[in-house]
Amino acid sequence: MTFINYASREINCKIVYYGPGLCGKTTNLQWIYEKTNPGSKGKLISLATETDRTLFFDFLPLELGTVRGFKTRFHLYTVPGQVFYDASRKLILKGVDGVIFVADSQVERMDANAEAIENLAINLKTQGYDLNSVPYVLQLNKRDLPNVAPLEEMKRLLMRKTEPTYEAVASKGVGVFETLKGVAKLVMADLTRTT
Ligand SMILES: Nc1nc2c(ncn2[C@@H]2O[C@H](COP(=O)(O)OP(=O)(O)OP(=O)(O)O)[C@@H](O)[C@H]2O)c(=O)[nH]1
Ligand SMILES: [Mg+2]
Repeated sequence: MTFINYASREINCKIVYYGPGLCGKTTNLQWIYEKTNPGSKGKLISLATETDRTLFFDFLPLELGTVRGFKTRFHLYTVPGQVFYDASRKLILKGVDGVIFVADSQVERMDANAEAIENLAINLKTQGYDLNSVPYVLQLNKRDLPNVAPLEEMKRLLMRKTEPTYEAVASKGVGVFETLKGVAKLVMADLTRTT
């Protein structure tokens, strides 16, 4: 549910990074934070455990310029990937405008990826959304590791529709902005269609 304020000419969009534990969601946000100039970003807020696992969420507000005279703000969130934080994941999906699913390319994480996408579909539904229609992109992360599954196999296993997919090495910034731009484009297209 995009928030458009006609009085102040602002558009606010909520983007959620979803995916299994340790797939690299927080790393995506950290890269974006480090590489964005100070005037365009707010504080990166992370609520994490002592071992840097996301406890509730990370949050980063970004200003992405002006679209047809409206100042456009993207609010980026990550969910905690660990299975037992499901209540938090549900809550964070409230009011979402676009979803990035971050998959871990390591062979041994394929079951966890599939399970997390299923969990995303279910949690979206409880919030009144449908994975089939929500702006959605798939990031295949950790492509630098030696034990990765072939791209085609991952796409066969994880793609839900004709969503754009991006290869990434989030820890080196590879594919991070491409993925964000991909979902931003879908969100803006959705906005023009529905308003
Ligand atoms: N080799 C490699 N390591 C990565 C990559 N992306 C992230 N990592 C590492 O993977 C670990 C977990 O990354 P996080 O970003 O904390 O994972 P997360 O998805 O936020 O995990 P939760 O908060 O528990 O859900 C960190 O040590 C990262 O540095 C990548 O592309 N390649
Ligand atoms: Mg995290």
